[in-house]
Amino acid sequence: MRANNFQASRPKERGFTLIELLIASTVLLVGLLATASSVLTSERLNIQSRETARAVEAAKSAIERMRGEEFRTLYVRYNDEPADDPDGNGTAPGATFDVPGLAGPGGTAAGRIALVLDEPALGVDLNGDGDSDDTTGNSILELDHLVLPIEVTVEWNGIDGRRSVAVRTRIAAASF
Ligand SMILES: [Ca+2]
Ligand SMILES: [Ca+2]
Ligand SMILES: [Ca+2]
Repeated sequence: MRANNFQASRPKERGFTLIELLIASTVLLVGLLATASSVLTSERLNIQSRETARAVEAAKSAIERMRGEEFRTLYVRYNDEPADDPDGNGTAPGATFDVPGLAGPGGTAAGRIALVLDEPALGVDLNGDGDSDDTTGNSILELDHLVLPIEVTVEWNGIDGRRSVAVRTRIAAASF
């Protein structure tokens, strides 16, 4: 009986066939490729999230810088019109700013500041005259606003193409 059992079990102890080896090595290769590609993917995601964090950080510090400045001159200093800069044509920071490490589209500055003096669009009374019908077109909102709505956008050529983040906030005159 013992000898018979030994004989019967012999075929199971043979080595791998060529087909089995091929299948095993294909499975191994596919597994290695999947690992390599997921390492690459996670590295791209890491870079992407670092870019995004840098963009958000830059937008926030632009807003913090503006909060630290004289409210009455914010509009003329950060609009995209150099001619009205208080210390002379082109002396103010203006509506764009560089973000270290992030290249803007077409080599431009990645950071952009938009000052949104538009009461009907926002549904907000920005100059305290009791209604929300003023825009830069039908009032002197540029001069008499008490709240300045700001939209800071950072747009850059990222590792996976064009990306952007936007931060919106309002800065109010100290007495408002
Ligand atoms: Ca200006
Ligand atoms: Ca108003
Ligand atoms: Ca009005």
